[in-house]
Amino acid sequence: MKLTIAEFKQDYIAQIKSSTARQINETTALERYTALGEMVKEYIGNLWANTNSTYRTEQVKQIYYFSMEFLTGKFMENNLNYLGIYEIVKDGLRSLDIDIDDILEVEVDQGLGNGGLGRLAAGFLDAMSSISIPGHGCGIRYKNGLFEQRIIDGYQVEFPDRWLVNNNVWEYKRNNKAVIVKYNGHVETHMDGERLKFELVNYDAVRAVPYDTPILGFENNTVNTLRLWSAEEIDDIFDFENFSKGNYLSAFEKKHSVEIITQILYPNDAYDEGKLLRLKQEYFFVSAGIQSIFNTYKKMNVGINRFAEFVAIHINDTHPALAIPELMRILLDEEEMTWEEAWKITTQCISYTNHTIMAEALEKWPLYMLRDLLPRITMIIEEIERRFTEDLINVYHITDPNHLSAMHIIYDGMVRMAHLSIIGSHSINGVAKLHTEILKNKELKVFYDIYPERFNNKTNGIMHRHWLLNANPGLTKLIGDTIGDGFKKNPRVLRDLLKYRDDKSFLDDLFEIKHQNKENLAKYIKDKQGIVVDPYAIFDMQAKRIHEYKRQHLNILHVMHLYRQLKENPNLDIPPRVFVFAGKSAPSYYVAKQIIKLINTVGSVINNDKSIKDKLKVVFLPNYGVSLASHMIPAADVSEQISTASKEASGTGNMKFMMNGAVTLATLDGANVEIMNEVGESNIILFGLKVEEVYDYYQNGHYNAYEIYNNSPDLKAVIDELVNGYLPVPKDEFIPIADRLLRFNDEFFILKDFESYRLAQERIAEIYRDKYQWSKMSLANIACSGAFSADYTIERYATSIWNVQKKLLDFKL
Ligand code: KOT
Repeated sequence: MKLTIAEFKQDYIAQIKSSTARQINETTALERYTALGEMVKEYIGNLWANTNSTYRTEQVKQIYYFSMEFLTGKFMENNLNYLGIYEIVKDGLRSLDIDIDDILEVEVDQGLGNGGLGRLAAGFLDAMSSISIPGHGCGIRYKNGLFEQRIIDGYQVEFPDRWLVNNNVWEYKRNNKAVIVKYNGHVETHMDGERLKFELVNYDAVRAVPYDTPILGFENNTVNTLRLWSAEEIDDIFDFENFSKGNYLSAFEKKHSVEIITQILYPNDAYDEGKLLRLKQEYFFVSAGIQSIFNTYKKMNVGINRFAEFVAIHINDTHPALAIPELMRILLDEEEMTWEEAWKITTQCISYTNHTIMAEALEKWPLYMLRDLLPRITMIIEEIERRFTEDLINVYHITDPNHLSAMHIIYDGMVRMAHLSIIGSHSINGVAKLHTEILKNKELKVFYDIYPERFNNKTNGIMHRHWLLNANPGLTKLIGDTIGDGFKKNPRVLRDLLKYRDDKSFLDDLFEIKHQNKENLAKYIKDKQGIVVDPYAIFDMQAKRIHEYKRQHLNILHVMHLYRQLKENPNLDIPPRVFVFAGKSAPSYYVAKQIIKLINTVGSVINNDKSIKDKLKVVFLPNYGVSLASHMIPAADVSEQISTASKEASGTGNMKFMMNGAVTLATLDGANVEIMNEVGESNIILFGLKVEEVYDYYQNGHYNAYEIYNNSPDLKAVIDELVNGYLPVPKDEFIPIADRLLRFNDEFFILKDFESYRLAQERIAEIYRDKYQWSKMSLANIACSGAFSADYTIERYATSIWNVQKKLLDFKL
């Protein structure tokens, strides 16, 4: 948009006065931030109104992305950049004696997600807007986002994330768009002429109120909507009768029992806890979202039969899978369609992404629980199941009872949400090529056999503009000065950087930028943790949720091994290294929490040991989230992507590190395989078991952890140190970890992969000695990372799953 510094200053001073009733020099950083937010929101508002009215009047097909999680992080910097006014605002503020960074700093992360899945959803919204796809998000406005992690005495301790305390400038509450969600009760049937009608009676009603946040596209006038639902009591008042009788607490009971639905985000990543409240959450936003889609659709006046021509609904994992029976319910019970018509529309509208094959993450609900909470929805699921089984037998001629059991939606008293999602949609996609192959050939093979045309791959992508423009301004400037700014809209042009592979002065610049980022992070580590790290050391990072399959313990065991070597030979000639860890554990995941304690305990010993001459440091940075990631990732030399092959569906942190010039240390898992194909084998460090070997071990049962332990003295030494070593903890502290590795036979092959990991780390140390060789590898990674932009991922979803067209918008601000 067009804005001069003078115009900005005038608007801003006026805004400050009207929103704070103070002179500018008397305001706090928060007030300055809020005033700027209000202004930016107004600029965006014009574009937003234009986008919405164009979609409506031109009757374009729209896609609704349903997700339990949207991990959007901060908005201000991005919005300023996307409007093209960041520099103007920065300069305008400076002339008022205000540092823009102080303002950006006070914004709190919108952390309504656990990790990759939620961040992906946020990135997809950004990409849809930025490539002009009419697409919106639908989710839950949790009052508390993912908990704040603090480390106390080496342990993770969780604190509530009250992200709304200072109000959220970006959202609009839309009372007039509220809808009712119905739970419990029972279904009565009666004949209405020829038609059997179903009616839910004696239900509990909850009011779902939407809060809309504008999602701005990059310099293209598009503003889509993220609609998050909040639960309120129907009249949003307490029970007067009880209150006037003096029963003050019970007067608020009902209100609380309703509001609790959107109170917290479940803090589990890739794990299904199976709680009733979670089921309530899932139905809550799905029902509200679909009702509101109908309300919008009806305004277009094109007839209900054409619904699938104008609406696509995507479910991010199975968490919103109730969208299938809910859409059926509305089409059957309210629109009075036949089952066949309703089913056709439903399957045409819905598409599903699978994000994990971990058995413990697959959602299953007890049938009785579902029937109690959602009686009509359960009837519909049972009918879907009945017709599906009929098809299996009559159309696909499957009669073997084991084969049938493997495919049922309802089995053993449980409702399998993945099966419902596959049966009720026209597209099922995995999130990286390898993952999709595993779905087709192994985990979901029985379904692939009958529905081959439904399965497809959509490799994940990241918000490349965030990870470059916001997180790494130094690198962004160097890229812009070298190959121009085209990469912002078309990140594949980053490949033009490959021309500079042998240009020493360019490699020097690249090295210098990385070094500056490392200096900044070193200062942050010193300020926050009191640990001094050498910015010339190799910064080796593992930042992601803590999980056994992600194998942070493989990493720390190797650190313990390096420490042993240094203790034996303090003059060992190795480049100094800083191992940085960050990530949250699910609060109830005991072993993962012990891994955090282990990292911190090992760190406390190593960091205080003068004898190793600062050659090794271990840092655990608490409260990993979008903001911390934006600080850390630009400073990484090595990106640890070391999951057990087959377990990490894709990974997206791997792509962010790569884009910022880190070299990946990887197993051939998830999107690491595609990263290897983009950069070439000489620019990635590989190690470890392959998928087939992992499956072989699981199937033939020949894995023997004790045998490996007894035959590898280096490995035995560090595992022994877990239980009777130098660590300043009670002797039994880490027995649970050691037990998983030995007594329970090492489900994730830490022992088997240890030696090859150690050798890979040795290769890294070797290569790092040669500054130019390293910088060349780093450059190759940056140059080849453009393929992993979410813009391209969304392009592929739009054409091959959703069948939605771009809508270019013209508007002069
Ligand atoms: C499952 C249940 C609850 C919450 C989260 C999950 C979940 C998260 N399942 N898979 N993921 C991750 O999704 C990312 C985005 O596709 C992948 O990159 C990552 O490999 C998955 O573990």
